[in-house]
Amino acid sequence: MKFIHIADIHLGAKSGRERKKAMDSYSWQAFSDVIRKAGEEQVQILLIAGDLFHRQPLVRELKEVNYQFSRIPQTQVVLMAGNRDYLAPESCYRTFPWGENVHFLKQEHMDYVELEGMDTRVYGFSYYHKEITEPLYQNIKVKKDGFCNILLAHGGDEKHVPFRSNDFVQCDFDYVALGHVHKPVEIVKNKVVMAGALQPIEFSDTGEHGCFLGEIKEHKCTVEFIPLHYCEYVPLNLKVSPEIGQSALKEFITARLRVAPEYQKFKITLSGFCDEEHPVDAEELKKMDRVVQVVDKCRADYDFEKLKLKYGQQILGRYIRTLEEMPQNEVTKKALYYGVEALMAE
Ligand SMILES: [Mn+2]
Repeated sequence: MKFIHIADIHLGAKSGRERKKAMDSYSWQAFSDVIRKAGEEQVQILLIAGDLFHRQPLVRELKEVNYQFSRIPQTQVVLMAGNRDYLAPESCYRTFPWGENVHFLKQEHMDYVELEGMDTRVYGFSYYHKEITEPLYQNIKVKKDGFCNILLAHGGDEKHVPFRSNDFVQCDFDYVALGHVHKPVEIVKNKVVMAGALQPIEFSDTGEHGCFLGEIKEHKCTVEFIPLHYCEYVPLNLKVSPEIGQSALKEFITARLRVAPEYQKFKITLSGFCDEEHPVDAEELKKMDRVVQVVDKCRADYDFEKLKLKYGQQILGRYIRTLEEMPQNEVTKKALYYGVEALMAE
């Protein structure tokens, strides 16, 4: 039996900012791509482990999602509400008429859906609140009758159904399809898998994102991670020195971007020392195409002789002289820089 496991698609995560809007469109594209793959690979089950939406879904959005599911009538879709798209009293999830191949685990307590002709049950429940602090995934009783049993679950931190990977090592499930943490990871190889966000949602969601394609044969499961390349955030750490000017820095970044695939976007962190009079213009770097974030941790490279002449009798000049008279090591060197920086700021 073949399946695809996804989680944390976070559809509708856009805010007013252009970049967020672009991110939402990546998520819709990746979602539609998963549907296409499910059809091509003829998977029998599509597992969606919560947070399909970033917030309460609109009826219009559910219609679009349901239309996507209707493209794969041979695949049974099983989904649950996560902490983001929890079943609020006014949630459209409660009354939405899903297609025949869609099974929503709508109960607040552990339940299961039996998939016809497949000898398979998918266990799970939905969030009715933004937080669930009870460890509800512990000691789940599974019917033992030769059926294939899958758990669909969302959470893992202290406010979202806390669990430890150990809770699942001894469990009777053939596969545990997890969601909530955005980084994909096989907690127990081929058995307990955190799908990760389908595409990155925050800039901190670095690395590859995608879906897991799995197969269960005679209660033995194997999974394979399939990356989806619509967007990937890549950290880029650049060490600056006073000799490197703004244009050289920009040229370097441009060259680095040119050799990277188009879907990669960069989070730049600048460190080292920059010219005191011509510091790096981080704002300008931020405007570059495919640069999503610039964190400037550069320190100014001070000309202490010049500063002593200029601020000789003032506290700054006295501070520099005092530190220069002390035994020179890494600590005094750092103290000199940090102190001058603090005093210059005043
Ligand atoms: Mn979540």
